[in-house]
Amino acid sequence: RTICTYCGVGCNLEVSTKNGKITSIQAPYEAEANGGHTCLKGRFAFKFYDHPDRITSPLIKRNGEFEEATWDEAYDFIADKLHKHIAESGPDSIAGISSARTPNEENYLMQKFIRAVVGTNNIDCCARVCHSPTALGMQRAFGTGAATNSIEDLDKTDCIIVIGANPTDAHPVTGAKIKQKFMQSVTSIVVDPRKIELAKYATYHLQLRPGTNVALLNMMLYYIIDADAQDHEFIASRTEDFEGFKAEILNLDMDEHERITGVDKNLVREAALAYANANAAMEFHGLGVTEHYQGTFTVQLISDLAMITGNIGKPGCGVNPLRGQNNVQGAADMGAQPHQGAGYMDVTDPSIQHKYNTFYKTDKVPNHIGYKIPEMFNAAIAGDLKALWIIGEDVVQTDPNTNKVMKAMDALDLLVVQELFMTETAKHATVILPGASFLEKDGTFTNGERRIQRVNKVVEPLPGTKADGQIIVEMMRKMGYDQPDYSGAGVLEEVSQIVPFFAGATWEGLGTNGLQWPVKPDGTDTQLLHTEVFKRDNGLGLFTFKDWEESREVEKHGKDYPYIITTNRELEHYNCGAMTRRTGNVDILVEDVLLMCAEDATKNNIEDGDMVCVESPRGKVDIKARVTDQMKPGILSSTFHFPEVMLNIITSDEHDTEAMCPEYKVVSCRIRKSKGKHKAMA
Ligand SMILES: Nc1nc2c(c(=O)[nH]1)N[C@H]1C(S)=C(S)[C@@H](COP(=O)(O)OP(=O)(O)OC[C@H]3O[C@@H](n4cnc5c(=O)[nH]c(N)nc54)[C@H](O)[C@@H]3O)O[C@H]1N2
Ligand SMILES: Nc1nc2c(c(=O)[nH]1)N[C@H]1C(S)=C(S)[C@@H](COP(=O)(O)OP(=O)(O)OC[C@H]3O[C@@H](n4cnc5c(=O)[nH]c(N)nc54)[C@H](O)[C@@H]3O)O[C@H]1N2
Ligand code: SF4
Ligand SMILES: [Mo]
Repeated sequence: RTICTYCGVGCNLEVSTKNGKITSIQAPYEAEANGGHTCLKGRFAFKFYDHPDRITSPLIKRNGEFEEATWDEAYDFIADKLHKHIAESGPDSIAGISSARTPNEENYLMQKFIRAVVGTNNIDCCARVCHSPTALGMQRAFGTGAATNSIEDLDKTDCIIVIGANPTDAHPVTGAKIKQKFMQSVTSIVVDPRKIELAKYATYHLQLRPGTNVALLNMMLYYIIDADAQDHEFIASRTEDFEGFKAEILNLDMDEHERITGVDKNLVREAALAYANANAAMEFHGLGVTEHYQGTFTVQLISDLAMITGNIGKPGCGVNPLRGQNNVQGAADMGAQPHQGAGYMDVTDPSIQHKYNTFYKTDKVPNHIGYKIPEMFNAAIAGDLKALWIIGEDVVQTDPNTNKVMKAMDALDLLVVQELFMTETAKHATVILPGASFLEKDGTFTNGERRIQRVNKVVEPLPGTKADGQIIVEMMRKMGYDQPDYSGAGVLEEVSQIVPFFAGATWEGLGTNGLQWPVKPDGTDTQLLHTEVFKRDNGLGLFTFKDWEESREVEKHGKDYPYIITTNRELEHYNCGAMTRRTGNVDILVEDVLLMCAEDATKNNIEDGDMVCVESPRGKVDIKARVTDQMKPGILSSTFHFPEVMLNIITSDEHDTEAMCPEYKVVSCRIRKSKGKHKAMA
């Protein structure tokens, strides 16, 4: 029994093997996270694990060509370069990107290597480009940046609002449960510029223009206050700063907001009052909220909406981010971020710095914040960052503005890529280290509802590869730091001594269904957060007002590039596609397509199936048109699963003002019919 490596639902899997090979995967009926269900990725998309494309030897690039090397040669090569750069330019000339696809224990070791062995806080992970605004926004409002409730609460709610998330494709097992609820009695609200599958069943679909969430949420808050539908008792006893917030909201002009969002204000009022008047209302949100210029503020307004109606701290409600990667919650919990170490402790606080140094038996952990991922790229281009070690993240294909990312990769003196496959990023590496997949190692993943679950080794690592944790341990030793061999249970024990909310998490104690953090020292876990007080210092939830601002992208380029392209995901493929493109799923879905409405197609002389050139101020890509009623005029959408298209060539450097999450969801562009494939990478 193990845990799926794809999305944050964290489905339990039962893997059958014969002669050391995987034959099939089933879902255990009694699994609390998925009750016998999986989607087609968890059950069928495992054949990547022994695919002939797996990298099975360390590789060092010499004269532009990769050459096979022994592990010792690779480690020595890396260690020499790291020592040299530490001596010449200091530890801040080195950075690491840890993988949210890998277990907690491997993430913990990676951030420990960067902090305690190299001596810098330059460590980050894909949460930066994903839900970093969720973590920050919810920390500001409630004191804790994680989902407040559990998926089983779907049985206890009578209103569900889904904002900027498309769970029937991206979190299919949870998506199916939400869809069932939509088809039954709950009042349902979808806030999405696309007519996603759930929108077909929703009581209200608020089909806003991308980049206007703040305006739309302010409308909802306005109508709730205007109708005096707020929960006075909850506001008075559990929150602060409401009066100033209320005054700001009531100052807003609803007609102007109707124009900004493109959504009928009466429809917004009805939806807002349905949410406010429900006994228990549950919010779910995704990247349509976070990957924006005002991402963190949107999360704060979502939190405001829960507090103003008292929908927090009880069953069937709460603020529930649908976390993306299988272990992105865990990567952040383990400290794979530049401002907080393992357990979210503030690295700039000298007493915390002392605590980490004592625990790691070193004096190297610094107390200044390190680089976030976009800052790493800027520092590489500026010549300040010399070496970068990336584990399981294909930044060239998935970070915004591909040409800039490639420039950053090529500016480094040392790029270490630890991967299963020769990804677009790995092609730029100086050294490639062959890691092992989730099926070949132990550890724990933490799903979107804070559930820490055991990942059990099913087969031996493919010959020539090693568990990522063991690779990190061996590099630690090469650099002179004493660390025992990797085992999931062994590292978990170390983690439980430093991460407060893992205090009672033991390998045995996690059992088959895992535990939801915080896990108390006696082993009891927590389904529901904030029942009595919030985690902020004074125990109160914080109301914050924020006025809507136009996205910088549209402000700067909207005139010359009148269309907006946003991103979605498809069920069959997963992010950069390195894994799902090497399974049977590629026979079901073979390419990224450009979603557009019939009106825009006609206007541009484009027919379904034609190739379209989509051009932004950063570059252009060619994608096949798919004419659909999902989109409104002026708005386009596509996926980013195939390197043949490389959608991120056109996405921008604009990002959330607070957490630096890229603004993938609002890209100004123009379109024209194109003859064939464009040499996108030229
Ligand atoms: N099959 C599959 N599953 C996945 C993934 C995958 O690649 N494939 N990736 C995983 C990862 S890493 C993540 S983070 C999650 C992401 O899962 P989701 O958060 O669901 O991500 P997206 O589908 O990218 O975006 C969600 C929705 O936001 C909408 N949107 C765009 N702009 C706006 C806006 O301005 N406002 C609002 N309200 N909505 C907007 C889009 O139309 C889209 O329907 O999925 C995970 N699961
Ligand atoms: N345009 C656009 N771009 C986006 C987004 C968007 O909405 N729009 N969404 C963004 C989001 S939310 C995210 S999270 C990122 C995701 O972007 P990535 O993190 O780059 O995507 P993944 O496909 O999850 O890539 C993980 C890599 O890890 C490798 N891997 C998997 N398991 C292991 C392991 O155990 N060990 C090692 N060493 N490697 C492993 C896989 O082979 C794969 O190459 O993309 C972002 N990019
Ligand atoms: S829903 Fe998510 S966790 Fe479950 S099988 Fe599908 S991809 Fe895996
Ligand atoms: Mo993500």
